[in-house]
Amino acid sequence: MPCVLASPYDAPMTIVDTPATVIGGPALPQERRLVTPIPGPESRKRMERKSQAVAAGVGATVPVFAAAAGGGVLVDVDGNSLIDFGSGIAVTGVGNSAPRVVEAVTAQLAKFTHTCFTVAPYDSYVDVAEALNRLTPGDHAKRSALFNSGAEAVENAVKIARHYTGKQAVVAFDHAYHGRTNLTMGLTAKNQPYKNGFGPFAPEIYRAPLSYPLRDGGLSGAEAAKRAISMIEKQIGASNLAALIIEPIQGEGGFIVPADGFLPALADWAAANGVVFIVDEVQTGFARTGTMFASEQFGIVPDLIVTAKGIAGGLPLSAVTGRAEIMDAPQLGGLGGTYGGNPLACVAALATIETYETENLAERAREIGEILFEKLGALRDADPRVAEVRGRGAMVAIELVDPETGEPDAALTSAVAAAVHAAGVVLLTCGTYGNVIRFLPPLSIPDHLLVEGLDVVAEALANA
Ligand code: PLZ
Repeated sequence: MPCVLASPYDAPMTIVDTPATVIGGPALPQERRLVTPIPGPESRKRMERKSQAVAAGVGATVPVFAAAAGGGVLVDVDGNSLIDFGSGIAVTGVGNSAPRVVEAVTAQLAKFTHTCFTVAPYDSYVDVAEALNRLTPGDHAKRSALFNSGAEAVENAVKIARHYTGKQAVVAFDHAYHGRTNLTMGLTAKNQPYKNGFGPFAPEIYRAPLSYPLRDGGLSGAEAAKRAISMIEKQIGASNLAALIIEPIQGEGGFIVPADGFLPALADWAAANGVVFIVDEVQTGFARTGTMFASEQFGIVPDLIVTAKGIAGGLPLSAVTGRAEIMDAPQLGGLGGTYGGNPLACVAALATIETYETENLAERAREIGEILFEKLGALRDADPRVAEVRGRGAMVAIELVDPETGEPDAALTSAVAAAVHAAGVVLLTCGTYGNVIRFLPPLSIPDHLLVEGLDVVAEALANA
């Protein structure tokens, strides 16, 4: 029975009973609806306020202010309903304000909001640790520690690996993204906008070449691994190396899927040489790629796995999970933080994990992937500017190039993204060369919105 509630914007918000009530949160009409140009007058006003109050370095991809979001839409303060292809950068896998998350957080809010786990522990933190130990790849004994952001968890993984090995050097890869804190800026590859002017960076960080099938002349996974390992052995030496850190599919770097065999060869080399193999699944984790973790699809078992983003339905939480003997190496009190594993975030994570599992969202991610590959594959076949469609599950991208030269076309990419935003779709770009359009819809998006949003992208590309 449809009903009408007071809404955060002028037009009344119709609440309809759709599957978005199971996952994906407030049952907003699942439609693309433009009632003003994008941005509308209310968003324009707020953008002006933002520029007077918020530091200029804090950007905004789409020029609209959010009022509500759920299922596969984001509703702005002017009452426009945009199709969401970003999930807040791969965070709201279960949808925005997912019902189980709302219920769990609301109940916890009334009990206690904070004790600091390292002052007075509580069950939900331990429950999350147990869930992560159960769900992450490998059946060895594991431990977890919880933090707030992806970058903070990456830093802790490096701390733990250094402590365990007694070694200092860390290898990250070309096109890597691991965060914006000092250590993680050093691990991140791309200068603009992440590192420019923010040095000096932490010492003992080295960069190895990746497997990037479109751009490394068809090197096999084994050959690309051999190239990286040879560089590591010649320039650093395993006896100095604490850890390798890698994203199984690089996220900000361009949704780069390494050639088969690349990741297992690195993992084997690390295991044989006393080097901790850290896999950063901050963006790929939690059903996003069609399995709970992308590592499963590449046949690797991380020594330490870093998770965040999709873990808690939008609440800030991150984790390092790994081999018990490595995780237990740092001294008592060596790991912690005021807010790490906050009780609201922990109950949100438990509700989120339950949603992934009971609603089988990994399978839903694979279905979304089939639609993405079918529609984007047709685009690639018809348009030589689309050099490649790649990804796994609901983490898929197209790389745009100048068809004459094969050179990355960043200008075309931004023009397409701007046109798509204006047409009412939240769309993100990425890539070292700024020429990749990425698709990261919430797993709660209905098929018709997915198809409609992809048609908007196809039209924008045709007109660009
Ligand atoms: N590792 C693989 O993708 C975050 C960053 C967006 P935090 N990616 C989105 C931006 O512009 O800041 C990310 C990631 C991988 C680590 C991180 C860092 O996670 O939660 O943003 O710190």
